[in-house]
Amino acid sequence: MNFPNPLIPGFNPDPSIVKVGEGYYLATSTFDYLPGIPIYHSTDLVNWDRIGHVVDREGQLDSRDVPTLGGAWAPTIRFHDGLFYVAVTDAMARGTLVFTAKDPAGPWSDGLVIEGAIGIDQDLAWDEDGTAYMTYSGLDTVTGNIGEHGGILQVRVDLEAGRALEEPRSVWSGTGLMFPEAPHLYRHDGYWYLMIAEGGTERGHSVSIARGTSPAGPFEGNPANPILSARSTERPIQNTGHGDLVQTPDGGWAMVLLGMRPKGMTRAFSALGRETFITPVTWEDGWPVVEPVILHPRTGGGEFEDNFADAELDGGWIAVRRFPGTFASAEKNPGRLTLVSDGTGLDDSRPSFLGRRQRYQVETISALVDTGSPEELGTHAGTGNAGGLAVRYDEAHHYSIELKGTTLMARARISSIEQCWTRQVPPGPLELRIETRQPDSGVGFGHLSSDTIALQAVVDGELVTLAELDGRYLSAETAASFTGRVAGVFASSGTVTFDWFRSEGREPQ
Ligand code: 6LW
Repeated sequence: MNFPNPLIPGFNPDPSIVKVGEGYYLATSTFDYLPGIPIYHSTDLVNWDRIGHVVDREGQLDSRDVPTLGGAWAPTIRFHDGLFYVAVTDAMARGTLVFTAKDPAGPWSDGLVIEGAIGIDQDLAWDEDGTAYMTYSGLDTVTGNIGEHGGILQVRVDLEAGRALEEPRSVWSGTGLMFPEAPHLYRHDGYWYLMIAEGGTERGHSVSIARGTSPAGPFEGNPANPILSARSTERPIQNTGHGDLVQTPDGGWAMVLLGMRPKGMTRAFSALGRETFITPVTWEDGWPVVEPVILHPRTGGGEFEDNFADAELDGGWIAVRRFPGTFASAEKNPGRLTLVSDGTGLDDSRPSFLGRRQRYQVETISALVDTGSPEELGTHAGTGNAGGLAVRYDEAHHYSIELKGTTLMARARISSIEQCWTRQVPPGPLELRIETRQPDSGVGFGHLSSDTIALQAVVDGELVTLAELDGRYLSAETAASFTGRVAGVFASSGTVTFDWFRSEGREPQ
């Protein structure tokens, strides 16, 4: 089959997939963003719709105070006996969880804590007798002590009582590369296959596989391991790993996996973070043979427009450590979005920021922001309301453009370094824009960058650029991030409204 790649663009790492009847269901990691763990659905493995989220209400994860990098790590989605299962780590929070649902669109259960299976990347598989096996990576995210990586571990689990039925057993842990993780266990043609990732999620990322006759092992490694890696190659899609196998509609096989698209002369910076890709698989002599991942972007790009005319917010909006509904509301007639800031801004851990995954390498977002009527505005700071557009990796890495009264301010925050640019504008609503384009050699060391980000506003009918910034500081590599670029609207003070929001993207030629 000829697949588009990225398959699901933007921040969508650690994909796991299950085929039930004619339907495909795919889940990805969301870390500290809520709603968490989107479920994407497809019938052809090519076109995908987001049909819901596993985590759509308080209490399912303990996200409020998770550190950056914490939260929903690496879900595994499976189907057994009429029920969908998602096993996931709520890292640095609730720990190992299993969610269930009759309908993958939701609602999902509250999440059962599984005692005695401490680690990450929990997989679920059942043998012929219905015994459940949880196979996982022995990385303790509670202590964060990655020096004590326990390799790939396995326990039989009681999924009703929420506990391991035995002490963790060590199973096959790969070829000796760093961080054996992302295990998935499959039964195929008389063997049990244990597929894992190793080499770490950076450029050394790889997929290796072993097989045995029992789900508990012992497992014998494939002499051809690793069966997938882009390490030390010039391939445009790097970091390929963390795969899950699935049968294609035509009876063949494919692997979904995460990858990155590093850019710049030294191919060092990936603006969008870890995305979901797919590649064909064939079976030879009882082992899967995986094709290198080919870049094949969808043609035509994509547009999104929200006039906020529906009281229910579009499911593509995400927020940090809080649900969008805690600070954002849409109202009909005329459709508009209201954001309320509790005094926290983009530098804080729970900003009033409502964002969407950046999906294209060339993308412009725009919105009409209103911080108060002209009559309300005093001569200086006006109403005190402030808000605008932002693009972020985390609370220490973001660029923004914001209106407060008649002051327009562009701001860049990169770790402990901050810079602002301001100018005065006439009172009233203002159209703001953030334009992401391919690296511009005129901006800093553009040829080394992932992209250029321009912070702009339409003032008196003219597009004004307050700052043009080097995009590499908002990349997965610079932020040492597991997430990706998320761009959207925010309020940093008081109450701010937005009449509309648009994004328009395409892949560079
Ligand atoms: C995930 C691990 C990994 O748990 O990164 O790339 C971790 N793989 O398997 C966070 O996504």
